[in-house]
Amino acid sequence: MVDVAQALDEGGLTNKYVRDYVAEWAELTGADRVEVVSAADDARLIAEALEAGEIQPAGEGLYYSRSYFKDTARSEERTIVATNRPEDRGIYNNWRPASEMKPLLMDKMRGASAGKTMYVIPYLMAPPGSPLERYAAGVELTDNRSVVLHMIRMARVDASYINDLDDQDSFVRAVHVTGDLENLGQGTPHDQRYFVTVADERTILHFGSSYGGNALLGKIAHGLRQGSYDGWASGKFLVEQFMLLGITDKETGKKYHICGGFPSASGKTNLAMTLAPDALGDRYYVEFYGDDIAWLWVGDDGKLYGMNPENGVFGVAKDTNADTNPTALDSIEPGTQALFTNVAYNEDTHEVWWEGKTKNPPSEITGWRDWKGNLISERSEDEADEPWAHPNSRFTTTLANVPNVAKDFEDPKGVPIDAIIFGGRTRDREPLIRAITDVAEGVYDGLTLGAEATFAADGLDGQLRYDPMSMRPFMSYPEGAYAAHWLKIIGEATEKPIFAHVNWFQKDPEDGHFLWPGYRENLRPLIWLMQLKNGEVEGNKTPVGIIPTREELNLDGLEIGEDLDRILAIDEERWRQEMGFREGHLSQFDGLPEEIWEAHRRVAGDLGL
Ligand code: GTP
Ligand code: SPV
Ligand code: MN
Repeated sequence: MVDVAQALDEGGLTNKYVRDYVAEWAELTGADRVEVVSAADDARLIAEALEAGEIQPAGEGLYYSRSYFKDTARSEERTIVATNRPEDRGIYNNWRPASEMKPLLMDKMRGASAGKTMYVIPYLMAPPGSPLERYAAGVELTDNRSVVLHMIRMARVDASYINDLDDQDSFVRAVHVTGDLENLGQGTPHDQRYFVTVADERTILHFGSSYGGNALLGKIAHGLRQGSYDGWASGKFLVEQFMLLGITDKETGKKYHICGGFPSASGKTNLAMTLAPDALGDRYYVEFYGDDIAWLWVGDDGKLYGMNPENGVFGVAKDTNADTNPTALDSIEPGTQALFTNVAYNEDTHEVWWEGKTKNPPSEITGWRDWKGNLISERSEDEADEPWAHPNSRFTTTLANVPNVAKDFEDPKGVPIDAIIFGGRTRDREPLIRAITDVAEGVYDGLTLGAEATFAADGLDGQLRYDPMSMRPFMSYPEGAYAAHWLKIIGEATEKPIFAHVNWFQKDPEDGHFLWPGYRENLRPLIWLMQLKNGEVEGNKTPVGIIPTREELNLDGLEIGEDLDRILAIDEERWRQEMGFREGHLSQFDGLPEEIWEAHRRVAGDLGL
């Protein structure tokens, strides 16, 4: 038997409720050792992980890890929200009764950490002092050291965040047990994995994966699923898969904050990071606040505020290069203590590579291994065209490493929100940008976000589907209530944000090229949106929103011909067809507020339906 009390004493963990929780799970999982960690332990844990071969060196102060090849993305099927209230069942949350899931997970986890250390990770998903701090504390227990290294980068980790909490519901219990990855039947009818958030008990039980979204419980399971449930249950805040950025117009001195949701692997990290300071002749300064999660609330002054609860970036590696996202490359420079997962790795030179890092893969292939660990030099002819890196391979770095991180990124006050945007990979129909000034229509637009799913979830790449507000994989409560909660929170704000739908991914149906250059150029439509909000431009009114004229968009230094005309146009016939699909989509949701249906009928009417 482990002496849990002694381990907790050594780790400075004094909170009685947390101590009881750790003791209970140490016994159930059968871990051999218990160790409390904090961010200050990072260097020692890195050294231990290198020594154990769990990570490899990837340059000075950079590290490489490979997860099991069947464990490289989130699994939506295996992800479940459980509660004690059948009325919490929604369309997307895979609801199950808590009374069924808790015993099942306890069975899976019983004895499953034998021989391993159980790490105790006390964390905070908020800048300290945030008005939402009481929803942000948690304690992840994991038997995986690589998960600890990731959590230290992605969250604020220290016992001081939880020691003074004074009741047993004031922290999220988040238990992660890796399991025997080689024998879990991933993706088969005998799949053993379960990723369960018991939302009304603020308990997260994840079994059977060491991949980020399944294993870093502070991030997706607490930061999104539990957070959004708490935000709804308390009636106080919204929790969304949103990026958050600030744009300062140096000429006028005005600063704007824009947040918004794009489905997984659809451009949030790139948008928040890559709109570099020199963009558009140095007139604008763009600051990074967050790239994956935003918590939004109405402050005492009546304004809508937003904050990023995370402390790091878990970014898609693919296509990250000096042209597309130089800021991201700076954030993973030698010395940043960044981690790379499931990219290609050269065991001789300790370099890493992924598709799109350079135009072609390294010509000297000696020493290179692909994301599965196989030598590139031993590939058969059939395998020659397979990617070296997994499409969902990622880099992990802290916010402080991001060159354009906002000076006030840790200010607990948060930032006032001027605009909320939605977007995704939509190959046709959706123009570059369409602005929406009515709140109900903006919420309706988020709820009807349709885009291609990506490799960030297993087995879904390329599938066209609705992904409301980009929350489909993270939705924890019913969609009708979700819409009502949105209308309530935004309704309480005295200054309403402007909404917009953006699309960087419209393609030429003939040759498949992207009609818009994307990446750093995405600042241009956002500037237009702010000008529209200020009444400096008018745009063209269409049934689905206001679209910029070619003249209104700042096109300095950009060569774009008729492709731009195509993405500034509305194909009304195609939109009329879309309205029928939307009707079917929204009809699934019980209790959808009448304002949302009214918005739908207004748009349909304007399209002549
Ligand atoms: P998650 O972390 O999974 O939630 O994803 P994300 O929304 O932060 O996606 P990210 O910005 O990491 O982008 C995912 C992929 O989309 C990367 O391969 C990018 O290179 C690509 N991408 C991002 N922005 C653009 C763009 O403006 N145009 C094009 N063509 N590709 C883009
Ligand atoms: C996503 O899949 O949307 C991510 C990465 O942001 S993960 O943390 O794996 O969920
Ligand atoms: Mn995400």
